[in-house]
Amino acid sequence: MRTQVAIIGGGPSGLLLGQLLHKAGIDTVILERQSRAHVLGRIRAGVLEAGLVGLMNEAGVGARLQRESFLHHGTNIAYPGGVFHLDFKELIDQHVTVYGQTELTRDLYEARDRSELLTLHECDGVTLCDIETKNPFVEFVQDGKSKRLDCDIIAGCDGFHGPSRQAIPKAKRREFEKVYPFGWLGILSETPPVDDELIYANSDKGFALCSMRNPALSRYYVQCDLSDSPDDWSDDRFWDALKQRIPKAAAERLVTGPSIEKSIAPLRSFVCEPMQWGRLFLCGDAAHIVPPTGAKGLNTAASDVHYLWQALLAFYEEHDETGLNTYSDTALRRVWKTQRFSWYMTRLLHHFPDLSEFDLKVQRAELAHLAENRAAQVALAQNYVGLPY
Ligand code: RFL
Ligand code: PHB
Repeated sequence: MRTQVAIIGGGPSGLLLGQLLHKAGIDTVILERQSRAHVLGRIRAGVLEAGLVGLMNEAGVGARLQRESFLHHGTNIAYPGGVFHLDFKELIDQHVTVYGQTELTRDLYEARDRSELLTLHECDGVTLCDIETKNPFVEFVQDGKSKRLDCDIIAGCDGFHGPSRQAIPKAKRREFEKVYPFGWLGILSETPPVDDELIYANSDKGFALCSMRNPALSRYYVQCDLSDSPDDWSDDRFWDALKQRIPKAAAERLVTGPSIEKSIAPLRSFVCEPMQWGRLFLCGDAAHIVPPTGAKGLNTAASDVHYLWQALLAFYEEHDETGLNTYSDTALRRVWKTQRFSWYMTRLLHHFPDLSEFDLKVQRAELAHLAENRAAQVALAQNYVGLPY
């Protein structure tokens, strides 16, 4: 089997890249370890930057997103001293779009099917070979048979645990990591959201987030211990914890109900440098992870896809390798800015077990400053809605 760009991983990065390349007549094959149902069963991101929405439109897959998503012109930040509204529209005349990663992924799979592009699911033992040459290839096993995919380029879009990053020689790779001493317990419930916009809450009892997917489907999170398991958290325990952490008015109008999904995500900041080796290019979670507090994971995956897509267009249409050679540096410049923002939001809003009384006072002062200071709000809003590509 041969293709131009072999894409490892059928998550949002791989699918979006595949669709953008298809529009330019560049052939791709996607190799995915899981079944499609498994990929579509994962509940993850919900807040999209304008850049990602633009890429979905560019790829010709934005129609349902345009119809069914919700524009948010601001967000609420609550803390023990009060609650303030960060008004994106008034501050910077921008917005974010609320649309689930699951739906976005489904739109991309359906577009890929319509174009009859090859996506191979349940591929085991994916191994990247000869990436330092102009003729790389990927070996894998599907339906018990060993297979080989030859290509010009490999796009490593296989998430944090995939094999692509590991294919960069260990001596040539640097990894930067910060692991946080807590996780997020998230639930999905078929109840109306507690507010029209998101509420991020720093409370004495720990962080909480009220989010949503649509007017009948809410997504809520509470900070939990890393040693907790979802089984430790009955729905009642979850709702009680949430009510204690969000503003009183919101707690009073919160509609509770049975959870239809409940999971715990550890929080981590991680960057691999470089994001390219030979003919291998990493995109999204394969190269970096952010704690979800700034809603930046999927959005940063999208900016990588944008840079790689542009570089591949120049490579195939003009035989110009400049974009490919500078891909890692270009992508990393934006990656580190979203790392900074995600780390800042995490530090601002969570209860850290090792926080001294001094640290706590500084955290509260930072929130009070944000509540009062327009310049600080503008900077926060600019980062939250998404820095330019
Ligand atoms: P993914 O989605 O992990 O997809 C990688 C794909 O690669 C496959 N794979 C392999 N395929 C072949 N062979 C192998 N050996 C393979 N190993 C793995 C996997 O099965 C998978 O299908 O990475 P991608 O495409 O880079 O997308 C990244 C995003 O999924 C991620 O950054 C976001 O979900 C992060 N995130 C959020 N991002 C936002 O921008 N806004 C948000 O509001 C937001 N909220 C979140 C989040 C992540 C969360 N969790 C669970 C970590 C909320 C949560 C709770
Ligand atoms: C979500 O809706 O899942 C969500 C929203 C905002 C975040 C993280 C997750 O910062």
